Amino acid sequence: MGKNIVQKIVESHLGSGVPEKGKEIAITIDQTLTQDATGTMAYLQFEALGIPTVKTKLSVSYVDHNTLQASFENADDHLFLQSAAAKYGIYFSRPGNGICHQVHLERFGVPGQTLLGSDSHTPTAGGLGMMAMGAGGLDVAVAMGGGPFYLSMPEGVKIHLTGSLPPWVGAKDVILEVLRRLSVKGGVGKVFEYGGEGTASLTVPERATITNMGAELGATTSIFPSDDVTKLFLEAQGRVQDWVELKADDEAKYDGEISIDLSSLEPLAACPHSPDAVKPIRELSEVKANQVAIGSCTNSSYTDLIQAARILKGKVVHPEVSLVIAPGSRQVYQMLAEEGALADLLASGARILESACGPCIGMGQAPPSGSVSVRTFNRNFKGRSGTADADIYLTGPETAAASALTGRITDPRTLGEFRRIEMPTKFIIDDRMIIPPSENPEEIEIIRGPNIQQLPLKGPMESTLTGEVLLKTGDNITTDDIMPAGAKILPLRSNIPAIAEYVFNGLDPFFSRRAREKNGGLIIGGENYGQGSSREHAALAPMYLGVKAVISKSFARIHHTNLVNFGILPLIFQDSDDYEKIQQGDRLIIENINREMLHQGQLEVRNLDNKQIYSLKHNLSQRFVEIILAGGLLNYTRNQTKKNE
Ligand code: MIC
Ligand code: SF4
Repeated sequence: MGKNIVQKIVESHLGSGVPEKGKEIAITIDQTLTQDATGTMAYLQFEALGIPTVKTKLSVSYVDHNTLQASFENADDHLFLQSAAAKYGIYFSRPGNGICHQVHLERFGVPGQTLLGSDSHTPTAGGLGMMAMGAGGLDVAVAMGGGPFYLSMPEGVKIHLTGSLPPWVGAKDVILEVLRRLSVKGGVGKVFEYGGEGTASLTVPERATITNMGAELGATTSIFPSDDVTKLFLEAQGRVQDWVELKADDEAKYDGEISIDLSSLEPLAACPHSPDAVKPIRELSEVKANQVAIGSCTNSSYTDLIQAARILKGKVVHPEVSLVIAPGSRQVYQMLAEEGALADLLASGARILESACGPCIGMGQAPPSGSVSVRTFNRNFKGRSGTADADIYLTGPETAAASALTGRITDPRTLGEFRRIEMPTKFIIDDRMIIPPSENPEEIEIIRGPNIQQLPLKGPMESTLTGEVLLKTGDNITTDDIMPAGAKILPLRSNIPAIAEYVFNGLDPFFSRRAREKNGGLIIGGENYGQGSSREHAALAPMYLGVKAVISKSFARIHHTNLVNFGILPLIFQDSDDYEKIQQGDRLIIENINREMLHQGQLEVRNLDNKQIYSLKHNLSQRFVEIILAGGLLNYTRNQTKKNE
């Protein structure tokens, strides 16, 4: 029988399980990546596993999120990460070298291999034909230690591309079209495999924009074939030896198929406050733009920024617009400088930032109150920009640059003649900001400034879970809602007691205090609870506050695993109407929790206030049940190691 790309990669990496839709499988991980905001926890957890050196083919530690350094915290983290990388056999990409996903695509990604990253946009490397997935830091730590990654075998959906993009329409519009059709939960449990004759017209950086934002569909990952286009990219990166051909067999089977005629697309935007609130740009011409931001792991490649520079060249930004630009990597930055495009951007009035995540995660450049910001990023959740009442529109760089000139959301097709930017045949290659691991690891001392705090741990699962409903949320709650980021909170990522003060801060500033006063409790969620990022702090900090279970209509993949990894029981309403019957403040009790009951998968929760009983289920594999019983993955892994000794 013919195989698709994902089936081929899974088959060649299968550790255990049967790769049938929905069944749990374990796959070996070739490469890992971490970024600083999740990396400090990942390395503390790696240390706790007690393994002297990573066992992957390649592991890279990037610093790209926490680079504002308003106080000592970020710099403490950087030193910790650099010393941990040197000691444990990990490459260290220094602050300023670029955003993890862009740099990984340029310098490290290998078609046909597996990549696990402690960041939800790790699927960016799917643009190169890697099976690349986001996960919590603890899963990445285990993978660094040589453990497999467990996932439920996703459904394979083919996205069949035909035609080629019209002038002024870009890769961002392709993924926005997919989001428009499928919504932010349309990809849960799925992997999107791109194919069809239209794929040949897209360069690797364009493909990477598409696979990057597949994260917003809730997908396990997205992937393109590795073909001649991939080979050209790797050649231009001086890494042609990493190329292998990878394509689906002619008779490959998929669980679903979607067709997109690239020639029929037009410039699109995701409107506030969700990446799937997609509209054509032509319908938004009345919207005044106060800020334009170009950058992020979605749209800050060389071609994206050259396109923006060409649009802005010889002109000046609108007097009421602040334009900020963050190139995705030092390679991109240097090329812009050498080709004069940086001078054009500066002359146009752009405010050029360092090569990092920056405004995408609210690290500076918060827009004014009640304003509109047009961004080439991937997420526009309310408040993520740092300004609670700002409206964020997500677009491609063409629309962003055009809007910076006019002060309104502007259809780039009004700009006149279009010249496609060709991908260079040779990129500037200079890896001196990537430090290889030490050859004498025993001599390396790990540097722990005051921002690096101990990892809190939980004991085994109690047999009765009881407590108040501390919060009842709506649908599509994001990890930004649960554990906000931004310039004030992000620097506390290595200090759980400190960051726990801010759990649900944007939705309910009293949450943390209430959770402490009530000695923990439960949370009620709607559909797709925990969508968005991979930050395990969205489980770790609630666990620290005593949250014992989350009962919701459904969960997003990475967050669901993070809850299990930190011993919080994720439960699902059998009948979603029961959601309506529970109120914040109700006292709930789940009794007699034991191995048999969890393995059966049926539980009941009693509402002590209105005396109702609700049936619950879970979709935990046998292994997940054991992890929950142990009180989390770290305890479980230690118990397993002891057993094997
Ligand atoms: C994000 O885009 O939300 C982040 C910040 O990159 C997160 C990781 C984190 O919270 O550190 C992600 O996407 O996983
Ligand atoms: Fe960084 Fe934004 Fe990409 Fe997250 S989405 S990795 S914050 S650039």
